[in-house]
Amino acid sequence: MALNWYHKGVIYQIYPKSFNDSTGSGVGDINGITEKLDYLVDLNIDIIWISPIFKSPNKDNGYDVSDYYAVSDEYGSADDLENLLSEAHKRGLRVILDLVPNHTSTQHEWFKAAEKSKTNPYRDYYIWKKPDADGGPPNNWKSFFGGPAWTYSEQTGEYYLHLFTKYQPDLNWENPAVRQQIYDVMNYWLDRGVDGFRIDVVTLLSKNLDFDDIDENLGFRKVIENHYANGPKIHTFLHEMHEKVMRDRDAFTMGEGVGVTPENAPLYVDSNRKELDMIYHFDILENNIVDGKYDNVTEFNLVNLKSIFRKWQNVIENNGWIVNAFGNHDFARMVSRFGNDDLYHKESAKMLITLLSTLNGTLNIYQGDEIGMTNTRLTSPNQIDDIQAKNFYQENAINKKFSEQVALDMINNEGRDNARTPMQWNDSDYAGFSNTTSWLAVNKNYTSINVKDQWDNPESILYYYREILHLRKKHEVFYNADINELHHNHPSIYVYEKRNHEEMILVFLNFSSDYETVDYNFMQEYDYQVLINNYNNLDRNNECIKLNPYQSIVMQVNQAYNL
Ligand code: TEU
Repeated sequence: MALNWYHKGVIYQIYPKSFNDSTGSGVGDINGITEKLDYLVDLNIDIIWISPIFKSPNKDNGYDVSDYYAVSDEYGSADDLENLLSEAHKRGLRVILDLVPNHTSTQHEWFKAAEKSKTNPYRDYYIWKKPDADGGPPNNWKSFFGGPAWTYSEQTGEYYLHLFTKYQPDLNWENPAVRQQIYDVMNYWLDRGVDGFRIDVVTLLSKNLDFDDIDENLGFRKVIENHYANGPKIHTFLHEMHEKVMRDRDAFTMGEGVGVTPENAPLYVDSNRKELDMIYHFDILENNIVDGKYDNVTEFNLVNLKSIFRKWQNVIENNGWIVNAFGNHDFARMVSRFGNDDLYHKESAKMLITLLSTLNGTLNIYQGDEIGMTNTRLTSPNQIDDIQAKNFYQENAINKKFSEQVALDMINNEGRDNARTPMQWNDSDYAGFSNTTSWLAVNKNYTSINVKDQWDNPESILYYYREILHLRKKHEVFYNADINELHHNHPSIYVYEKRNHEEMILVFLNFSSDYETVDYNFMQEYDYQVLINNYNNLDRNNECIKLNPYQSIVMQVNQAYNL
């Protein structure tokens, strides 16, 4: 497949509320992002994805939009956004916005009108059903964030569907007027210079219209995969979106692939089908989450992770494109989940970005991961901000499935607030994020983990990110090449060779806190040079290589050796 700028580029996700506060409100904003563009250029980022900045009552931090055409006051103005776009473009950066087309806020004018009467022209913008025989919800569907997926509306005596919170009613994509509204929104922002969209839960747009009950014993992951996502008309809708919006534009769509599998992903992203440009899949992020957040979280398992990457490779081989990420605003911090945020903080953070940077697909970095930001620790339920975690805590406090302390521990380990604490720019008060108390408490470790400290320090995580992203830009083999993986079943070592028509690299990663020895007799055969190494030493002989805890090494094999 011919690669475009958006396949090659590195995407950096900004959670605007927590990135940089330029006004002293305690909340990040658009001008705050503009102030940091040079930082992002120096980091070797190509594309910025900004989580929602549209008008919203913020029940789910912007993922509940009340006006798709208006920038939220707390983030600034339309002029600020225009300025951000032009400053970004001047620097060669592209900007994509987060589009939330599956649901609106209950405060959106469409919903306010729809709620009033059954005959209102906007009624059919949403999904309404009569109560069942005993007055309860029309079926047993559960919301992603706990509780039923239906809420009763007094005004007309019917229930509306909401796969997320009750403040986020699902739009009815069967209605052509709804689809056109969303296409109009997309065209509006693209005409203003936006370079594309990350599309929120795009896989949920087409609903299974039978609305049958779902087997209570089916785990939530399967519920999503089989019932909520991948509905009967999803590909018709996405192709239509492509034709009506994206077709002739130098812009791209990245679909949030909730419920997408390596088997059905090509239907979304095979470039011949003209639907989405790439899919952001969840198998990495959920690799140890057996069945929905908080339930059955297992130990991290490298053999499983490797098999996930092998399976997704299939999508790329079938004319599609994927996005790889270890973290976003919905998950705990990557170094805390997959690395060791204590003894081997630096080493493991560097090793993880080495893996991500050398995987085929687009690399997606979440703000703060480049300095190794870690999970935070709440000591009381009053400190919870995220609505998903609040609902979880509430439900479990009621039914006592877990003790309050266990519920809080689970939230500390897995909760979304971990990723949402303000960006740690320096060690001054409020971490340089703001000059006042921020909307969500700054992680206490900001005095030791921050951008300023790491910027000029060649040993730092940030320095390493800059280096490896620079290498990735120079070597296409990092993100688009054949892979030959060795030692598939090794529980702590990940080793692979990658080659394309002009280059070959070798990648060695140690996922453990132990020294590990890998058999590899390449030293006799190959002439190589080390491109990057997160330690200063390379311990090897002709047969094997001995890796330090969390060591990562990328080597380039000299071309003379006949690829
Ligand atoms: O997330 C969709 C989604 O599936 C998440 O709910 C995810 O499964 C969960 O957070 C993992 O615990 C998107 C947005 O990224 C999220 O922030 C929104 O809350 C959600 O959609 C609703 O718009």
